Formats: sequence, C-alpha cells, structure tokens
Amino acid sequence: MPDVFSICLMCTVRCPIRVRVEKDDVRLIEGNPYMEGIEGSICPKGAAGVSLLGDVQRLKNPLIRTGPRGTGMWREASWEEALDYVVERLHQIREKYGSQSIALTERTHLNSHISKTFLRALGSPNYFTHNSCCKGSLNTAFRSLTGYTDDQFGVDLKNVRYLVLYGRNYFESLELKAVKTLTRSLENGARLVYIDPRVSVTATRAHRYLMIRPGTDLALNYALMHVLINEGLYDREFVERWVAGFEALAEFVQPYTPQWAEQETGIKAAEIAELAREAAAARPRVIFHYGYRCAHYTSEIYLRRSILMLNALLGSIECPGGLFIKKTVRDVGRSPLRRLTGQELPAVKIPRCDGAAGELYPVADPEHGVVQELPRVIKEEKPYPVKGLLVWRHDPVMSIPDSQYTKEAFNNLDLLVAIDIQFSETAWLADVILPESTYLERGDSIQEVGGLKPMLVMRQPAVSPRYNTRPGWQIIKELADRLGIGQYFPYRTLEDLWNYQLEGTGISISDFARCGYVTLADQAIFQDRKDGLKFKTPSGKIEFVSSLLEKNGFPSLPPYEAVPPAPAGFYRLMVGRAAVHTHVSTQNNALLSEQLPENTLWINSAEAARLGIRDGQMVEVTSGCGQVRLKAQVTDHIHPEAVFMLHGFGHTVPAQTRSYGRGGSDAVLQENVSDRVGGSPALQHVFVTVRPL
Ligand SMILES: Nc1nc2c(c(=O)[nH]1)N[C@H]1C(S)=C(S)[C@@H](COP(=O)(O)OP(=O)(O)OC[C@H]3O[C@@H](n4cnc5c(=O)[nH]c(N)nc54)[C@H](O)[C@@H]3O)O[C@H]1N2
Ligand SMILES: Nc1nc2c(c(=O)[nH]1)N[C@H]1C(S)=C(S)[C@@H](COP(=O)(O)OP(=O)(O)OC[C@H]3O[C@@H](n4cnc5c(=O)[nH]c(N)nc54)[C@H](O)[C@@H]3O)O[C@H]1N2
Ligand code: SF4
Ligand SMILES: [Mo]
Repeated sequence: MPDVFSICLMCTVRCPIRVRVEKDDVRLIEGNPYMEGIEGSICPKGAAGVSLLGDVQRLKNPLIRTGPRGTGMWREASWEEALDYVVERLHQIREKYGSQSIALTERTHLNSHISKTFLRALGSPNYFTHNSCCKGSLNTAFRSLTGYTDDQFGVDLKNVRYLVLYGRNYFESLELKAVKTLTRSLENGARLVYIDPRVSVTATRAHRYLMIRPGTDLALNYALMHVLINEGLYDREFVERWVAGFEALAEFVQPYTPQWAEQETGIKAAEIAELAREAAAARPRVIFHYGYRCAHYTSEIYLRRSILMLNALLGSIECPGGLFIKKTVRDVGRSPLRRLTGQELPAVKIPRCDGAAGELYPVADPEHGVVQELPRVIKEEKPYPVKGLLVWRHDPVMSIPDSQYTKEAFNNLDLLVAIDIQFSETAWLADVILPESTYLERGDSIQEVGGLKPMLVMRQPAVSPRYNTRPGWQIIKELADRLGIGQYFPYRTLEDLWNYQLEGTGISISDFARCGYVTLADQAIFQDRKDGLKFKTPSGKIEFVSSLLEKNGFPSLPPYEAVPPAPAGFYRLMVGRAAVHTHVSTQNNALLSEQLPENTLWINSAEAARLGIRDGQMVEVTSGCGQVRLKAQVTDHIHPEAVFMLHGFGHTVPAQTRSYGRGGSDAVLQENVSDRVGGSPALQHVFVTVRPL
C-alpha cells in the first residue's frame, strides 16, 4: 500500500497525517507515525476525512445561480464559463465602484499568501480572514504587551507543572498534539485548574474546577494579581528586567482583593488565594493559558491581557513549562520560505472598509481585518460600497453573529463567489460556486511551522480528484490570468509553487519524501532569559502599560467594569465546540453526523424546573436577533445564569440532508457587537429567553 504523507484539513489544526492509499482510493487516514507528539494518533474528525471523497452531496462542478438567492436554483457550468463569468462581473464592479469595492474573506490557510496577493494586485485593501471572529482580541492583547501576535507564541505543555485554563476546553476543542502532550504531563504529576461556568470534559480532568459566574474571569485575575503582588510571590528578578509598568499594576490591583472577587465570581476568597499560592510555588513552569475565546465580551482585550500579565508576573515566559516565542526558519540561520506577498506589488492607498487600523478599530490587526464589520459595510455602503465578495473556505453567514442581517447584507452584493467543497450557508446564496478539490485530492503551499523546533510540512495529494474540482491556488491563478494580473502568480503546477517557495532555503521537494516534513532543529531553542529576550515593543519589554494602547487613546489598566447582568427571565448564551465536529463544516459529514446529529440547549436543573422544562423536551430560544428550536439538556453542570449550545448546527441548506434543520444555530441568536479595542465580536454579549414547546 503506498503511503502519502500529508496534512489533515478536517479542522484548522493541520495535524500531519499518513494516508494509506490503494488503487487511487483512501483506505485509512492515520496520524503521521514519525512526528514527535503525534505518533500515529488521529482524532475522530481526522479519521472521518475518508467520507469526503465519495460524498454524493459534495460540490462536483462549477455552478452558476439561475433563480433568486437562496432558492437552490443552479446550473452546472464548465470551468471556462464560470471563471469568465466571475471575471466579467469583477470588471464591471471595478469600473463602476473602483477596486476597493472587491473584498475577499477566508479562513486563513496554507495558500493565504496567494489570496492576499490577488487582492493587492487588484488594488483592493479589503482582505479579510476569520481571525477577528476567533481570536482577534487575543491577537491585539499579545501585540499590546509583547509586540508579537498570538500566532508567534506557543505553550510548552510537555514541561508544565501547573496549568490554568479559562474555558480552554482542550479535551473537546481539540489540538491533537496538545491533548496527547497534556495527558502525558498530567500522568507525570502536572496540576490542572479549569475555570468554566459549565462542566466540560476538560473540567472532569482537572484537579481544581471552578464554576465561575459567566463573564467574570477578569475579576478573578485581578484578585490573583493582588495576592501574587501583595504576598511577594511574583518573580521579582524577571519582572524587574523584563516588565514595563509593574508599579502601575501593583497600585491598580490594590482594591481588587479576593473578598471583592468572591462577590463578583462566586469563587471563595480562600480558594482564589490558594490558587495564586499554588501557581506561584510551581513557577516558572506555570501556564495561565490565554485560550482562544472563552468569555468573548466587549472587554475581552483586558481579560486576555490579564492572563498574559499573570504569566509575566510568574516569569513563565521563554522557559521550559511556560510560554515561548515560536522559533522560525530564520532562527536556525536559514532563509524563510518565499511567499507571493514578498513580491513588489502595487501599493494600495485606499483605507480599509472595516476601520481596522482606522478610526473604528485603531489597534485591530489590519493583516486580518474585522470581518464581522463586513455585513454592515455591504448593507450600508459606508464608508464606500463593497459590491463583489469572494469567500474562500469560510462561511460568514454562520460564523458572524446575526445571520439574518448577514444574509440581508449579501443581497446587496453584485457578485458573491464561494470557493468551497460543499454547500455552505454562504455558498447557497452565491452567484457562482467554484468547487475546490478536497485536501485528499490536492496539494497546497508548504507550511512553515514555528515552535521550539521549527519545521516545514507538506500537504500532498493522496488520490486524484473525484469530480470536476480544482485546487484553490489554481482557481486564483486562473482568475488572475483573466484579470491581467497573472504575472504575480509565477507558477503553473504544484511543483512550480513548491519550488518557488523553497528557492534559497537549501531544501528541496525530495527532502519531504521520507516522512512529509523537514525538521530544522534537534533541540528546543530558547532565547536567553537573562539578557537576550527580544520583545518587539518600543520599550523592548513586556508592557503592562502599553504604548500601543495608550497612543491610540485606550487605557492599559481601566477600572474593572462588570459585564451587564442578565435582566430577569433572561439567560446569558454561551457557546462552544464538541470533539467530533469542526465549527460549521462537518455537521453534514456522513460519519460525523451519525456521531452527533444535533446540538442541545444546556440549562441548569433548577431553572428548567422553574420554567417547566423536561430533559429532552423541545424548547424555543429567543434573542433580540432571532429564534431557534432545539432539545433541552437539563443538567446541574451549568451555572444557573447561563444556557449553552454547541456552535455549528441549525443548517438551512436543503441539499445537505444530514445537517438540514438539525438543532439550532448560535449565530442566529447572537448580536453583532464587538470589543472595539481588541477587534473580536462579543459572542456572549447576548441574552436569551427559553420557552418549553
Ligand atoms: N473538535 C474541535 N476542536 C477544535 C475546533 C473545532 O471546531 N472542533 N476549533 C479549533 C478552534 S478554531 C478554536 S478557536 C478552538 C477553541 O477552543 P476553546 O476556546 O477551548 O473552545 P470552545 O469550545 O469555544 O470552549 C469555550 C468554553 O468556554 C466556556 N465559557 C463560556 N463563557 C465563559 C466564561 O465567562 N468564563 C470561562 N472561564 N469560560 C467560559 C464555555 O462553556 C466553553 O466550555 O478549538 C480548536 N479545536
Ligand atoms: N456564532 C459563532 N461564530 C463563530 C464561532 C462561534 O463559536 N460562534 N467561532 C469562531 C471561530 S473560533 C472560528 S475559528 C471561526 C470559523 O469559521 P469558518 O472558517 O467559517 O468555519 P469552518 O467550519 O472552519 O469552515 C468554513 C468553510 O470551509 C469549508 N471548507 C472545508 N474544507 C475546505 C477546503 O478544503 N476548501 C475550501 N475551499 N473550503 C473548505 C467548509 O465547507 C465551510 O463552508 O468561526 C468563528 N465564528
Ligand atoms: S485535530 Fe483532528 S481534525 Fe484537526 S487537524 Fe488534527 S486530526 Fe485533523
Ligand atoms: Mo477559532
């Protein structure tokens, strides 16, 4: 059986895999057995990748819409016709409204340097990724403190002794390597603290579980800092050398005693103090995990900053068992992979339409944009019209709060193009669908993986495309050729693309043959904590008082403000993920839909009894934006102020029969309200009522 080493794409974690192939068919997908930390393991979603290939409900040909949006009236078209159609419309839009009226949004992927180049070459600043909806405020928090983005940092779970997770539900919201490493560390005596208003699977693995009142983690953190500072438990040496603004923090946290935080969080003052002391005893091999999402309120930036500041106070930065700055190809003295974005491209002078790095979101990352602003821009045509939208591996209708609004906004587009592998909610509204080959049928740009030991990993096609589909990098190239910007895409084949990337690195395609990746260091690389740490802030230190924030008019340490309490009769809506599904994209997978066909509404037993709701009964959940119906899951394992549902269900595309109408969508209920500093939508800002049916 020939083996093909590649990279999984059933979610975005991109685990290295080995695909066992027989007669151009996939027999088995397993984790790459050679890769340290993976050793052959795969998660349920990764294994279910086999069912993508032969799925009769996948996209098989380019499609052009023939009826009103959303009615499912399509005709099949040849690639030539579909691409010509898109290009003709793009020309019309550019002529009428200017280049800036074309936007592209995608879930960042290995070919993002290609899509970015495409937009730049077209003359539009409006390139977006999903990032703001995932961890935009975390990104801003990192930049405000260290000058690095969150992507440039990692956590050393292998050597950690004390790990604190704020709703970072590792054992369900999976990263395979992390789960395996963490499991081993726990077996070897590491302690786990888990904080969540809901008992997730990770909570059941914790040594200390804290059922915190929803949205109050920041109060807990200020009290933890209070104890660490007032009891002199912090790492004085590290703080003196590497922190700017410690005195300001020390003064700032004085009112925030554990007794004060008990009122806010519902966690006993004594337990808060104990947590601080335990963590300090394990320093520097302590991680307060900065997570991805957790609370998602309008003040999220300050929660993320507080978590990072706790690590800095304990000196758990750039050391074994702590946070580390990811090392790149440059750190091992090699040239980085070439990217198309490295070419001389036309300068784009028009400001972004979403206000990232502008007036609306002065410190949000313009490299990713604030994608949840896009529906408003499209609908209101302010600051200018955006009339053409390309969506590549992204489903904004389900991944941006307030689906109804997003759908209405998309009605105002002259051209909506979806590049997907199946009918997403967004594709269903598109004018043209360009079907991409699945990750098992295509290769992509080589991935540079930063870490303690940097490496390069390759996605290679395992089998030939089953239908009339193409890789995304080819689709963009063909559009570019037709638009007269083909010179910025100097490749024809996958090998051309790989060779372009590898030029000057001293590595060749054949180096990937043995196991699909190339390691660039034998030993973990750390910077010198005594004198050699390289923070990219103006002070060269971790900035508790942040130049980035202050110069843009935002305070570094604003007084604590509680999240708005739920009005009587309302609940806070919390959301999260399950181990067997990826966001909004696997609910129609033939294997995974059997494992978990629908979501439920978790509701506290006492509240359910008050409302007359039985376990398993259908309920109606209503917010100011919309309404969904799903089954109740009555449980003691959730805080009485909140209800919870899994994200990703409640699909409305009839052609996707396994997910159609199953469960409810959180995005229908959520309001599109953002953290104006950090740039993320406050997904859990919304309150809902629940009624038995
Ligand atoms: N299986 C699977 N794994 C995935 C993904 C996937 O789709 N499926 N996606 C990947 C991606 S892109 C991401 S961003 C990560 C997400 O990884 P996580 O951030 O771990 O993911 P969520 O599942 O969103 O979990 C959020 C948790 O926060 C809790 N929570 C809600 N409100 C509060 C609060 O006020 N305080 C605290 N402390 N907790 C709160 C919720 O109850 C929930 O358990 O997962 C990654 N891994
Ligand atoms: N309401 C709400 N919104 C959220 C979240 C939430 O919990 N609730 N979570 C946020 C988070 S953490 C994240 S990371 C984002 C994720 O947001 P999205 O990126 O929108 O979600 P995904 O499910 O990862 O996939 C999006 C699309 O990619 C398509 N796709 C899968 N594989 C391929 C491929 O090989 N090629 C192409 N072209 N397309 C492919 C899928 O069919 C799907 O339509 O959503 C964010 N938005
Ligand atoms: S976590 Fe699972 S689905 Fe995600 S990349 Fe890894 S194996 Fe694939
Ligand atoms: Mo995410």
